[in-house]
Amino acid sequence: MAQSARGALELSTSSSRARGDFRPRRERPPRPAMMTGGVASKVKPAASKSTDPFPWDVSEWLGCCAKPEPLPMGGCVLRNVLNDIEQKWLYEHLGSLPDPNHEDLQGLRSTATREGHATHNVKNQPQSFVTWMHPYSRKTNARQKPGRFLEWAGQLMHALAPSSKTHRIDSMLAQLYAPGGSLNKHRDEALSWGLIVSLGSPADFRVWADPAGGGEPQCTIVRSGDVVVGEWGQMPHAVTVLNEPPPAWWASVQHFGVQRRCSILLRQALSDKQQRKMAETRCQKLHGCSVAALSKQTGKDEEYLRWLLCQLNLNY
Ligand SMILES: O=C(O)CCC(=O)C(=O)O
Repeated sequence: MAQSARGALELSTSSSRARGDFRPRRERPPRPAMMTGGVASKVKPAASKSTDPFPWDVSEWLGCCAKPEPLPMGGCVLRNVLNDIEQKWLYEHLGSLPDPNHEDLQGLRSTATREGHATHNVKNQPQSFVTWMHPYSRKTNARQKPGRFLEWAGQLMHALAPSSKTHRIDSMLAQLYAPGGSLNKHRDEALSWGLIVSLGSPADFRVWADPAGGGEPQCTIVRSGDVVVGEWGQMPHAVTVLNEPPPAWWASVQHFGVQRRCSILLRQALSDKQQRKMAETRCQKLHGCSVAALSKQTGKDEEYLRWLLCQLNLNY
């Protein structure tokens, strides 16, 4: 998470129809381990079978996907983790979780037209869609915990990046981007390993091996159904959504008019204590006072101020 404006955007619904390309449905050959670089053997098979069109069984799935493409600091990109049916199912499933009256959804409805988007999302940044324990604010708009999805993401991340094993995924943030939507180079301060599922239009994704963000980035195009794993607290990264159509399924789901890409970030949230500490440190740095003092001065409640302070991108 980065920029401060994202959570504060006031945003709408319309279902304009996007035209897109179909990606062929992948067949998953039943032969495990050959193409995984040995990753599959390290993952426990899921206990139960499911009728969801989703590859819940991480070990079975890893046996038939391509080799991960390495990123700095032990991260990687894994292509085509989800096929079109699975992508659509996941998007719709997550989209059913928030209360439609939640301010995040109202915000998305207010930017459903080009004009609305230009007015309310001037910087063309991602907008919050579905949140389970936001990694900084610890806020949730989902009415149910996406428990199985969090578990799936944790298993996949641990298999792909063994250094992430000490990190437990307990937070999910699905955010939506319009074409050209972007996030400048940043690190997810105070956070660490995480897994990103990309849905919709392709995006130019850049990462820097230098934690200070120096040197040339490694550039990759992330497509619908791909997964990216990284140490996002250490590895500077930036993303820009390309002006290319999303997959055809996008036209049949609620995409709030102008939105074309959904990135689902799965990470470990700050603990309550860490969040308070971060907010206090930032408040002193930016305002020279405590959160309690700022609350008195501004009349805003402390929880809101902590949330705002923790969302600020002070990295670059
Ligand atoms: O959209 C993405 O894939 C990356 C998002 C990101 O870096 C962030 O929200 O901090």
